[in-house]
Amino acid sequence: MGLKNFVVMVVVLCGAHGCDSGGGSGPDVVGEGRFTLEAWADNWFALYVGDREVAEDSVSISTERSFNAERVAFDADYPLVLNLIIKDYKADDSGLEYIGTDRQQMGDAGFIMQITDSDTGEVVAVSSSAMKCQVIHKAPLNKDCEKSADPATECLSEISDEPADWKSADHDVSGWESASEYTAAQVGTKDGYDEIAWNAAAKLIWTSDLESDNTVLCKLTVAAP
Ligand SMILES: [Ca+2]
Ligand SMILES: [Ca+2]
Repeated sequence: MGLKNFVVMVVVLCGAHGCDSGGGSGPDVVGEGRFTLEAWADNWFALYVGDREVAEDSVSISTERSFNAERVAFDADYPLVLNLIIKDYKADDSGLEYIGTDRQQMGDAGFIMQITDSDTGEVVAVSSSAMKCQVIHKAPLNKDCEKSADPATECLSEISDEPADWKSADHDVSGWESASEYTAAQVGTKDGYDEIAWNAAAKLIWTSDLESDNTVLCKLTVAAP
């Protein structure tokens, strides 16, 4: 075996079993800091602390089957004002994917996260129904359009901008819906989800509609322990 093939083999073995000294499985930690986010999204997420983005899904939402777990370390101060943008993939504003193929469908969503404080080793924030969420891209409104030959006309959508200052600590979320919790079977968890040891309190969440709610904003504030 040539040196090049040997190097390739070692990389493959490490990828499958984890060569890092941490001994854990799953993705390597990106960045450094007191807090470590672990997250899995169908299909994409970004996490902000206040206005500052601290983590973003490393796989583009336009990648087919963009399912992957992420571990990202970051520094922040309590109270943690956590702001999430989470997105289900859609080919266009009809809300459908694989348009024009025999797989044309609405596509469904799901998201789970937990944040560990390395000062205590405790999980201090999780996704759950304690999160408040608001939909800013909803399509299709007419789910009967799923197999339509003209989804752009028939599906209908409700699309809005992010509310001004929604990331601020005192943004009024009294009108937002509480996140809905789902089972792994309901979400159809896949690639990467099983690589993380999820805390029992960390739940798969979305809004009340896994299919038509495509872009969702969620907020959670975590007080100092
Ligand atoms: Ca999806
Ligand atoms: Ca969808």
